[in-house]
Amino acid sequence: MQDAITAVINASDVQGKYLDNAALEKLKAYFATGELRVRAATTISANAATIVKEAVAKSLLYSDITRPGGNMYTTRRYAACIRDLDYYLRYATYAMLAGDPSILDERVLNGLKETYNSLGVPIGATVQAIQAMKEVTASLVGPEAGKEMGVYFDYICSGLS
Ligand SMILES: CCC1=C(C)/C(=C/C2=NC(=C\c3[nH]c(/C=C4\NC(=O)[C@H](C)[C@H]4CC)c(C)c3CCC(=O)O)/C(CCC(=O)O)=C2C)NC1=O
Repeated sequence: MQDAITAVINASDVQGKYLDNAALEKLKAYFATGELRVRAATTISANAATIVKEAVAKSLLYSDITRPGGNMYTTRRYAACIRDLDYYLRYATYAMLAGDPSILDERVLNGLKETYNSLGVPIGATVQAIQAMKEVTASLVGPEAGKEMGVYFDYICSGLS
């Protein structure tokens, strides 16, 4: 896993150089948003179950997916879906704190699309639910942190698509 700091340092190190102005500006921007990131992570972790529940209500409930024959039908599969959404929320929060999406590639997206396809988990509906989480999260943490979280929710969606 990388973060905004190691990403900048590694890029300088491969060239054998001290951080140049552009690299320092990147670090400055990251440090300047530190407080915002920690505050957003605190709010998200205190409200995680609500965020997932509201996102499901907005995107999946009362659709064919929750009816007999749908992929969320049966308590076991419904619970698996809720659990997956909680994974996406938690890992997007980690990535937002780190300011870098690499943790998503390594721990979430690796092999996920293949797993979903082999189990018949609908990717379009999953993307809709993640987009709903993005909206619910933004309404809770405010526009600035919401936009930053959106980067990582979108990253998961493009990795799945
Ligand atoms: C931390 C990284 C990580 C991820 C991301 C992960 C995902 C993941 N989701 C799974 C299943 C599943 N995922 C869903 C999800 C859904 N079905 C729908 O219709 C909805 C659209 C959607 C929720 C938004 C469902 C229903 C299953 C169970 C499918 C089945 O067994 O038939 C499975 C198969 C094994 C299992 O059931 O536990 C994995 C590996 N596991 C991990 O360790």
